[in-house]
Amino acid sequence: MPFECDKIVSVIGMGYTGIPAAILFSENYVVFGIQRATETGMEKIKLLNEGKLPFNYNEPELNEILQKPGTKYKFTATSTDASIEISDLITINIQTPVAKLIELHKLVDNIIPLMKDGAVLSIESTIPPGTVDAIKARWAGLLIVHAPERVNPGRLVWNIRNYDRIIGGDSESVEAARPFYQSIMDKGHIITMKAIEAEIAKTAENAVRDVQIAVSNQLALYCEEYGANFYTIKNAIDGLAVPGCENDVRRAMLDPGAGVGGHCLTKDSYLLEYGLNKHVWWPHSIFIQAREINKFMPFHLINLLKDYPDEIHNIALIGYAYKPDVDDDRESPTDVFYNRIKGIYNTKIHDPFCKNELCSDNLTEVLSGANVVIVFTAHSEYLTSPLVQDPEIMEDACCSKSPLMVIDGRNVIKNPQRFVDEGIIFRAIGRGDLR
Ligand code: SAJ
Repeated sequence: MPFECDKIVSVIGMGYTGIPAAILFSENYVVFGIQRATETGMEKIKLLNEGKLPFNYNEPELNEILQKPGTKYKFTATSTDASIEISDLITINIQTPVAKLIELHKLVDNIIPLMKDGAVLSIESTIPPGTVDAIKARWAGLLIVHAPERVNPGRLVWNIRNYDRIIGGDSESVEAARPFYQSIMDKGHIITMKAIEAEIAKTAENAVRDVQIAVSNQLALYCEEYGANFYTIKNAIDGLAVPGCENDVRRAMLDPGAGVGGHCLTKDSYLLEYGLNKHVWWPHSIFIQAREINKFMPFHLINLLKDYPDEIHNIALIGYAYKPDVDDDRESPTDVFYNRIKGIYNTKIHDPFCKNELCSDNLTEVLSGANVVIVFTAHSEYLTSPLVQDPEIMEDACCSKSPLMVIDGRNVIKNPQRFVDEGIIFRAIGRGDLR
């Protein structure tokens, strides 16, 4: 793809989706990354313009591309929308929980009058079905697509380059947006469809994943009651795949755990239903029921505290990010748990990536004095740390006078039987066999 220095792109929203999109577009176009002028927003703008990423974890390739020497047209982060009127592509990459959809509509209604003829607006944020058609009904002749992002912290660049990309809209809008997306893709293909279908495809992808996780969580709760090991059952079901098709995802069960966090799975089932006419009626939605099961999981861990035979003094929560090896704590299950128990128990939280006033990165110090230890996130560090994996070393670090209880919320502890043999009260999601 030749360098198209005459084309200009504005990316609105410098978060986990907007930053990689802007940086990848800047390999081919002049790019402006627009971020609101809040205190954290201004800090992000400053860092990005210094060639630094505002993440506390390693995001492969992104830094290298941002700092690539010799790139003539680097991208500029800014708090003004002055670039909108000269841009050929404007992407929207803001957070879109149901409660903030009104802000999305206000934003598009503010920027559309500024757009030049022939410019295309691309909503990458996840939106309820019907959003693009509602915007087009207000703005006749607008070129607009929904090109949902499918990024995942920890592999932002890889996902954009190699996953297929849906572009939904009328054919003129899709063709206007296509070359921009083609320029940042490698192995992935562009799949075109109507805007409404793109909106459903994006929300349904995560809603279905949420249901799959809920199935595993529900089964894990059954296993705990039946005295069975969830993972023996999962392996047996996964093993039903046809020989030669062992990786058949239709047979693969997802993992149960301490809860489903992040910005995507926690909201997309609601977005999927949001656009429906309110007069439609079906039995209770499987998507919303799945949400309820997944939302229950941190509270299940609170219920497990009742198995502690004595008075609980100090609890150590291990892992605060919503998923392994990133600093993203949006909708963190640890935070849900913490907010329910704070003020009742003394609580310390460890996370190697999250930098905030709640978290420490000193595991020994967080364990010190704990009589209950709960693993919430499967960070790589915990898979090898003797402080997590070795019952004697953990007991020494906790140095508690009362009995020790360990709850593994992510199947992180490789040899739980050693903890049981050591006389530690051990509980784990889906491990009724260990009680
Ligand atoms: N989780 C489980 N069990 C599992 C998998 C995940 O409990 O088997 C939990 C995780 O612990 C986490 C939450 O679910 O708290 C979400 O994890 P995720 O792996 O689905 O990651 P997200 O939310 O960062 O990203 C998803 C991605 N979907 C997939 O990886 C299939 C990503 O592709 C989407 O682009 C992204 O949502 C999005 O932007 O919508």
